[in-house]
Amino acid sequence: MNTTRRTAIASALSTVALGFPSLARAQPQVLKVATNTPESDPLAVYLKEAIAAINAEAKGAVELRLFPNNQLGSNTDVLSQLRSGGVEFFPLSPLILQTIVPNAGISGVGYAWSGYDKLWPAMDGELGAYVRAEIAKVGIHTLETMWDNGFRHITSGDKPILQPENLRGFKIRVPPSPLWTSLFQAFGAAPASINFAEVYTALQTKIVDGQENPLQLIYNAKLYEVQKHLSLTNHMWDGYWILANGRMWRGLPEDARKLISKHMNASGLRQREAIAKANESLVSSLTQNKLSIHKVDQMAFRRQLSSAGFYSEWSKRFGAEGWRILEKHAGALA
Ligand code: X2X
Repeated sequence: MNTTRRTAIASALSTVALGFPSLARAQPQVLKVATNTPESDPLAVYLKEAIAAINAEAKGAVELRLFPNNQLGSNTDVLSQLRSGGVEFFPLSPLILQTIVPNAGISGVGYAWSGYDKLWPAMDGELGAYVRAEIAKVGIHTLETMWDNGFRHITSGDKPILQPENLRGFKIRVPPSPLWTSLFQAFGAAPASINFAEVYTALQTKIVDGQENPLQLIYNAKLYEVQKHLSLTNHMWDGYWILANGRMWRGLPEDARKLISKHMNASGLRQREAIAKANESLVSSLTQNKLSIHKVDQMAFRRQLSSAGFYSEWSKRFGAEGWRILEKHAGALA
């Protein structure tokens, strides 16, 4: 969107009083919300819930519309569109944001979190506030509540990954992000940065031998159709920040900002619960879909990261302030 059009929209919106439909424009400006996940994934399901609640309460003053399943482009494309104003809202992995906000990915350090008990208080508290302030420096607004994606596990085609040594030379798809690439390099693997939009095909055509994702996404994106093994490595956690184009956000009337934040944050909490609940039955659903499930010694994987210098490298790259906040919540990492 060009600047003239954006300014026109912002000023049109700011003259609209929420709750007074008579003042609303006949054709409300549609604010696009893009996601990379399929419609069945809890991210899209709960975004739909939030959007319905926002639109109902906004009474035409604003209208959000969801474009799931990479309809507006792959993650890196949509991130550019978010920055230029072509897309207004975009939930994104903070690690993928690292390409423009290097410290945004700090919550994704390998084996930092043993479970959700320490993670959510950190992301809802000091660590989340630190990351959102880093993101604000590039002009992107971040809603307060982080949504879940999950603890990640490795899937593979021909051979199962049972111990860290099995990753040597293993061609694995990772999302485009320096931390992800570095983590798998520390295992001696050959990571390839591929957007989620191309993962199914990359596995099917064997451009890569494997990938890693949380259980619910392996299930909802039907990756079991093109993979044989699932190794419960639990090697890192990742979630989504709901990002908003900064100029658009500042141009919205305060009532609209409050309304959007209220419903997005509330649906985010429900999305977290939905994922926690789904996790109870996902291993058995995936087994029924013919994935062989392997329990592995997760500590052996963590030791490999340590001895390869992964933690010492990233404590330097993230810097003293970020690392201190991370360790305060996650415990000592080195
Ligand atoms: O790209 C992925 O693997 C995904 C969908 O999990 C993320 O958004 C990081």
